[in-house]
Amino acid sequence: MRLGIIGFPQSGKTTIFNALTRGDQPVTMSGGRVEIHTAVVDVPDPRVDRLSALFNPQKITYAKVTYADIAGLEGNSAKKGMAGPLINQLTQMDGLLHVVRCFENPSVPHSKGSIDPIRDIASMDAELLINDLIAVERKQERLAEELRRNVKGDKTPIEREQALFERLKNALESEIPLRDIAFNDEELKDLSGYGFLTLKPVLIVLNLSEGQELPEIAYPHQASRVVALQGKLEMELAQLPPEDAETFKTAYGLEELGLAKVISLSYDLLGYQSFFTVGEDEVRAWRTRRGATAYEAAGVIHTDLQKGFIRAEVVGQEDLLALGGLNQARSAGKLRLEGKDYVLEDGDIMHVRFSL
Ligand SMILES: Nc1nc2c(ncn2[C@@H]2O[C@H](COP(=O)(O)OP(=O)(O)OP(=O)(O)O)[C@@H](O)[C@H]2O)c(=O)[nH]1
Ligand SMILES: [Mg+2]
Repeated sequence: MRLGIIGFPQSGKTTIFNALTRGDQPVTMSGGRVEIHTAVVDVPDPRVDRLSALFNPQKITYAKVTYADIAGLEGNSAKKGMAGPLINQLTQMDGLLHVVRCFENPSVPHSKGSIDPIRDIASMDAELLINDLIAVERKQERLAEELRRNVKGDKTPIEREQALFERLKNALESEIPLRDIAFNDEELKDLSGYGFLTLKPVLIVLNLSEGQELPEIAYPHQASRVVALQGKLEMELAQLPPEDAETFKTAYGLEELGLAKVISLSYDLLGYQSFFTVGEDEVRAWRTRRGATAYEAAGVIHTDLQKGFIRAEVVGQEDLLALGGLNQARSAGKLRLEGKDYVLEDGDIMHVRFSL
């Protein structure tokens, strides 16, 4: 799972990247240059901690997420579109994290001269829209050319694609992001290779100063969420040793670190959930899409488990913790045998029986 952190210059992207990854990238002006830092971090998950306390495993493995701090979006590519390397990076992301500046800081001037989160959200959306529109129009030209050259062959598949891309163009021209359009599964599959930016789920991160009041922001779009963080404070907390961070969290009245909040929101936004494998050797979190079957989930662990799938032994996380172990769960009838089509619930513990 790769999340791209985007935002206008000096909005706090690197600050929030550091907070999320406990990193220490310098927060210096990237000055509009295309500049990308990435880091892979563990998804904090109290369920993993609780299971680990029960099994005391040799190894504990959390789910992973990759963050990319992507500088270089200036909001003035309206006519020509973004630079190639920038689009290249953005199209590879599973979701976008749009950092919106709300903090006042006279020593850090805003490139547009004033602090206005609603304006910035709208201009970023416009920026992403225009790039998708350019990509769609290019594709339409190619399709028209294919149709011209295809004198004898079957024209239907090309015409079907043309109809789809016409729909995309109409939406984008009406300033509707593609994630607001209802596509069927087949269309989504056709579109998946293009990496359209407005089709990606987006988490808007309002970057507040310490103690700043939350601005009222409505963002009524599909696959979108808004979350507020005190970026600078979060970064400073993330850079402290964990014991000290606890003390400060209490002092500032922060219940949950922004890190955990952002990650769980993005997990949710991207339609993912976790299941776990447990044992004395390893307690491990795995990521699947919501609604995944036991068969699909087996394939996430290993292709052999999927190929040789016989049955899955499944127990809910609460049951396992309450009963105190797999044997106890089995005696209590809570360890169920499920087939290939069983739909996993978030937090299930699964053991796959297989034979090759
Ligand atoms: N007061 C305050 N200052 C902040 C906050 N977040 C970032 N800053 C300051 O704003 C400046 C820019 O922060 P960065 O995190 O480098 O912003 P950026 O979006 O990565 O900037 P570019 O990469 O140059 O586009 C730095 O001087 C930060 O210390 C915040 O929440 N409050
Ligand atoms: Mg930066």
